[in-house]
Amino acid sequence: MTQRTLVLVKPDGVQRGLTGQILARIEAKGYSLAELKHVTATREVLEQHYAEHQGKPFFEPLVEFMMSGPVVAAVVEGDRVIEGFRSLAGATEPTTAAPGTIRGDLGRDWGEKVQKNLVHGSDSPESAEREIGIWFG
Ligand code: DAT
Ligand code: MG
Repeated sequence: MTQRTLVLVKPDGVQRGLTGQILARIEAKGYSLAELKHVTATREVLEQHYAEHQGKPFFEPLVEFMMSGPVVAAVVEGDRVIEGFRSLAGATEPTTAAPGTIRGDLGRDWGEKVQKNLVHGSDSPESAEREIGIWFG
């Protein structure tokens, strides 16, 4: 069965006009966009989505950042897409993310308490199904 993952173009990506480039990289790799929507997240959705990070010093800055503007949420499909999209996205810190990745090519550090790194991608099949449920019901 084809795998699914939850991808978010975060508010920095949408605000900087990079949504098209980011989605184009996903499609160019060969994955399909099964669902797509433009939405401003609520605190409730973000507290569920980032539950694993509650209590960390960057949690509140992360939630505030993710509510600061609209995001583009997508369900992306393809064999091994969870691993494949994490590889396309690159490492969490855009300063050291490898060139060729979304974060490495398009992101940088802005000296803030939260890393603004353009995209989210689920990290396991369990996270993917949980996150798709949160964002797409
Ligand atoms: P990823 O998005 O690469 O899966 P994560 O799940 O560990 O990373 O963290 C969620 C987001 O929180 C991440 O995309 C950016 C931010 N973040 C993570 N660690 C951070 C840190 N040490 N300082 C600031 N922001 C951080
Ligand atoms: Mg994560």
